[in-house]
Amino acid sequence: MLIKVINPNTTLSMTKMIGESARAVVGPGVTVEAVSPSMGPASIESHYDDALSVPGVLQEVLLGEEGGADGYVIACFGDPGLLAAREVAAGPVVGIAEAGMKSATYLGRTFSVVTTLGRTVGHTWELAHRYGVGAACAGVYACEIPVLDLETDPAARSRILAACRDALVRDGSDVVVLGCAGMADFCVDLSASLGVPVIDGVAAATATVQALVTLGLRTSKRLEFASPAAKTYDGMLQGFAPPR
Ligand code: 5HY
Repeated sequence: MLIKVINPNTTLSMTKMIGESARAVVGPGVTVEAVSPSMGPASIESHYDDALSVPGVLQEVLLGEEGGADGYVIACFGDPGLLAAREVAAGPVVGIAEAGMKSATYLGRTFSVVTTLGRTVGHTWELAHRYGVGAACAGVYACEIPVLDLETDPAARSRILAACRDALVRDGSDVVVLGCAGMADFCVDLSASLGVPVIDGVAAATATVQALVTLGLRTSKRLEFASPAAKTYDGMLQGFAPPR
């Protein structure tokens, strides 16, 4: 089984860490290929970043289809390009926000999300409701650490821990979902410190793809996620034209 884990931003050190988090949860016979697109933003912290990360994500899915990928993880908490990726992928495509938040509902009545910047809180709420887990989401909080500072700020872990602790108290929630792929390597330590399940969306999404592929399940091509209709694409996107 080959699971392609796509970090939609172009920061390779983050991609390496994401790959390690994904490989930690797969079983024998499962290969994880962790990649960043060749084009796009260094980090995704706004709708503009999100939008401009999607062509690179889709390019990696199209390459994965040629390369025999059995399923995909979109390893950014905004799940950029998720639905479009499902149209061009044969196998399952799972985003870390969807997997993280849905996994939390198996473990407690309510969960809290701790993410990076306050400007992404609204989008996280929107995703929770889109995925049908809005009622279980008790709160979304930002630790105000820019994505790429997660790797370099020595105070990052302690600030995230404090934000998680505050969220649990404020919300009375049972589970914490980490709202950034860049927080993946804090997950186990945070859970031990807090005494509650802390979910890394990278691990949750990778395990979900592995389970779906193991069950022999693929993305339905009956209606909404059928391949895009063949048409002309002009300008810089010429290479993205669906095959006729
Ligand atoms: C992520 N951005 O997981 C998101 C987190 C965020 O570059 N990888 C990014 O802040 O939305």
